[in-house]
Amino acid sequence: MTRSTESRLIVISNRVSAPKGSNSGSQGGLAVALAAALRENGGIWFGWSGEVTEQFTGQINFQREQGVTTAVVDLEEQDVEEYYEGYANRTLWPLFHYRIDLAEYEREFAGGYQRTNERFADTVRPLIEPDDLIWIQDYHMFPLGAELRRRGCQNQIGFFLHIPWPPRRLLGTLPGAQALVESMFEYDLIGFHTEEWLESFCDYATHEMGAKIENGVATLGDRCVRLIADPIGIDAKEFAEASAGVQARLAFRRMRDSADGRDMIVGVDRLDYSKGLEERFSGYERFLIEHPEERKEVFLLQIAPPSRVSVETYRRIRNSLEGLSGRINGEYADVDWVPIRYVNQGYPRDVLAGIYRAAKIGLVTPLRDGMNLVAKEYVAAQNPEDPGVLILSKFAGAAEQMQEALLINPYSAEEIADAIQQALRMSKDERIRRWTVLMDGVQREDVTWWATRFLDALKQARPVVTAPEKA
Ligand code: ADQ
Repeated sequence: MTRSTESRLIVISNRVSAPKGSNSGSQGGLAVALAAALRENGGIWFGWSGEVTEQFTGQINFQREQGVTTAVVDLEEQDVEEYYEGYANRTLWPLFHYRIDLAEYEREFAGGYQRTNERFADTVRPLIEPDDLIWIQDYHMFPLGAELRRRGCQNQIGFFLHIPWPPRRLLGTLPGAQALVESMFEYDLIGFHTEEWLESFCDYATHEMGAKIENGVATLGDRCVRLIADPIGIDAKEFAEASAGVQARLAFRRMRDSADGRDMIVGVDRLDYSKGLEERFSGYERFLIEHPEERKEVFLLQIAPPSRVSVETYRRIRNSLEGLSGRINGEYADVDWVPIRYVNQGYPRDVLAGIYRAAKIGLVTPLRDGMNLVAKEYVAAQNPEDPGVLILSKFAGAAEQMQEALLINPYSAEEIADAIQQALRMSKDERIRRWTVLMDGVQREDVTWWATRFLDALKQARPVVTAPEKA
């Protein structure tokens, strides 16, 4: 990472992951990369503590651990309901994953989202020094840059979106969409995972708002913002180390023993409707119907820890998956074989690595996903001499980089079934050939590469504003 002598880094995200040792086995790649960037540049990681307080005071709780300073604030119950559970997870998340059927448009949510972002701005503003670089993460905080500007902040401010950007016509259904996009022109740099999400942003900005796009810079009136596609990766080195560790080897052995010679297909996802879990189960059932000779030769291990349990749509998807897996198991299981092992818990990363390695197929079928890191983790965990096959939704951001996977349309049970059969039949030579290319990409474009590209772009001079044409 380019070392800067004067600029500190202020990372702002909804939740803050206090840094642990690099081999803690439970920390995600994103947290590792952001902590590394903070160690490199010095600075602060600011966000919500995850705690609720009766009355918002803006009191900051600082902590310093392993060279990283974190600063967190408590929110009021109403903030959590309207900003986090409401606007972020019941309005923006479904809409940005193309699920306007699930998106809830409520004035209270929008108001609470704005209020909470203002509270974040009030709280973090006094911590910011003139030369600090500010890097805001994700859809919880779209208006934060504009709120900081309103408070006189002239620093370079970058924003990275971890989820897809929806097509123009879908975004148009959101009350206040234009104001939201307009506020994004207060950033100096906006990063997306893929060219596709970036193009969708440009499509909306040009057609709905009259913005001009030139050389990667979007201009609206006298404001302009640089746009980049910067795909996030995993901490491939840490993951490889985790895969070689004792816990991973124990998990690998445990899975192989319990598989009893059968091929394992693995799915690992937060329990979320965007991950295409129902479609995955249906595709797998189609495979069992079309290939009765393969029954008892394979099984699907689906690991899906519940998330956002206070949101009704998440409770519904959980019920639906329990019903679906129960029905499929009831219909096809025998006394000595169950087609789906459905597990609702999380595992430490090193245990996950061992499970990935034991699986002949990694089945990753989101209906929409900003990137999808499970696809990359599955590849990183494989045995180079006998790697498994990645089946990947073409609607995951990861598909742009991972063309050597078997790319499928997750809405098609037939395509999922055919890909499972193709993967099971694939020669070792072809598996090695495809995996080598995939692994090369996962190692080269890792999470440090992602963070470095973003910060280097942010450090560059602000885009020069060309005078707006007078009408
Ligand atoms: P998520 O939607 O959470 O992230 P993803 O990228 O797949 O999706 O990351 C999930 C992480 O959680 C992975 O590191 C995975 O190992 C871990 N995980 C999942 N199930 C687990 C389990 N049972 N036990 C332990 N760990 C588990 C959002 C976007 C993505 C984008 C990331 C990063 O939705 O599209 O890739 O941010 O930008």
